[in-house]
Amino acid sequence: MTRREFPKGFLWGSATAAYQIEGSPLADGAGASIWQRFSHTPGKTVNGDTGDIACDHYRRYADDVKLMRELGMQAYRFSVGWGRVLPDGNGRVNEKGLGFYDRLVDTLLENGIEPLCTLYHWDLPEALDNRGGWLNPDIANWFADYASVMYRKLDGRVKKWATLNEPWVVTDGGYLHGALAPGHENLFETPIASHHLLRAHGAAVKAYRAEGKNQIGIVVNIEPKHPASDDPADIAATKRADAYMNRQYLDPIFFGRYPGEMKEVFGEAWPEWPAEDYALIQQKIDWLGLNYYTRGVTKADPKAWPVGGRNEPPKGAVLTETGWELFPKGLTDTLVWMKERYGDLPLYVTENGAAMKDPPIAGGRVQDQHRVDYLRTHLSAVNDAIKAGVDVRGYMVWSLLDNLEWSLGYSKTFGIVHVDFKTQQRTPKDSARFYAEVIASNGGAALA
Ligand code: PNW
Repeated sequence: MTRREFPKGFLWGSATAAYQIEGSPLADGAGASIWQRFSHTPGKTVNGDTGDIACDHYRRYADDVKLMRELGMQAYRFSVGWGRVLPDGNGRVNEKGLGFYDRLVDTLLENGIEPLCTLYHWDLPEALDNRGGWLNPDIANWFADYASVMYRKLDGRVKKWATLNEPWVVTDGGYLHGALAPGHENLFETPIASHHLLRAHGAAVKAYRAEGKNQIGIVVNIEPKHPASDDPADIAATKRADAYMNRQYLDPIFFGRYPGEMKEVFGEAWPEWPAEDYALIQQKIDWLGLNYYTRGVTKADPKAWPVGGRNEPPKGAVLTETGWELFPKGLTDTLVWMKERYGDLPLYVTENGAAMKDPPIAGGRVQDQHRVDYLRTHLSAVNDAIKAGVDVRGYMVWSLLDNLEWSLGYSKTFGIVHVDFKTQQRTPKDSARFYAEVIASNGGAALA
């Protein structure tokens, strides 16, 4: 093994999410999602951008799979639009919507690319939101029913499933700060939504044990939290920030209880739940997905909702276009921490990437050297974790394509492939060429 080579069978791929790339959100009988409503509400997204067209992937998926193959990709993490399959969120199945994912998976397999399927990447059917969405306890059953439709259709062809993408972002963005759909700002609702997300996850895993044969897990975003100084107030705020973002979801799944700090974080808004909920949440899972972007440096600030601390990158920190500090070592540390805290189960980096200002296309190239450097340093960090004994099985770069960055619209781009949103022309950036070399050498030559 050369210095940076990865274990045999390490899975190299890329990731996307339905609403961010598909376009045609209402085609073929699909039901609207909360992102359809949110992005069409004036003032909610930068430039009023919506997912109406996005990367037009719903119609161009076959070309996009071909492009993945040309880049040597071995895996592709995508998400399913719940409302395409169940326009009312529950009940009636829309065969045409289901057919899209059926064809996508077949096309991936024909091209030798392993599909990883995420069931929920934020596009809740509007019909369910109208019934309370993640605040309605019935959603655990709605989600398990929807998940079962997908298992019956795709299990076997899809061997790796994820229930939820980043439940923390769903609640912090959607129910507390209002920056993401459904756009609520309510301290009391936030832990309720979190709890029903966890119950829904548990119910979907339980349904999988009845219907599926392969592997199911969950995808979380984690940031190592460091105090801004050794002031005890900063250290205490850092502990709360760590519990809130990093342990709030995984502790209940692995230990059947929330972190002790949660009561401190939410005060009188923190509810009590019956024991049977924890039994449902604590289903055994087969793998864990980590979305890693940055670290957090916490400065105590009583006004900063809800942990009493705000993020304050140190002087001299290099930030990406979304204001996230470059901190590759945090990826090693996080993978090691996950193994130490939650046990030795297979881990996948299910997202990692950066929004950066790209130079314009020139001579058919986008020279995004900064993103090449980002990938090189972060892949080396993954390699360090593997050398430290962590069972990391794969890496999915975020993202294959420039796409709708949620409320930031098309103003911030994470793609290793440039998309011209007028012509829908795809141009692999230098980072895509670099990543193709990494894959071809299994990390070795390109990273050494
Ligand atoms: C992830 N944070 O979102 C999502 O899974 C993607 O859909 C998104 O495009 C990508 O990262 C880039 O933003 C995150 O504040 C949003 O810690 C916010 C955070 C982390 C991830």
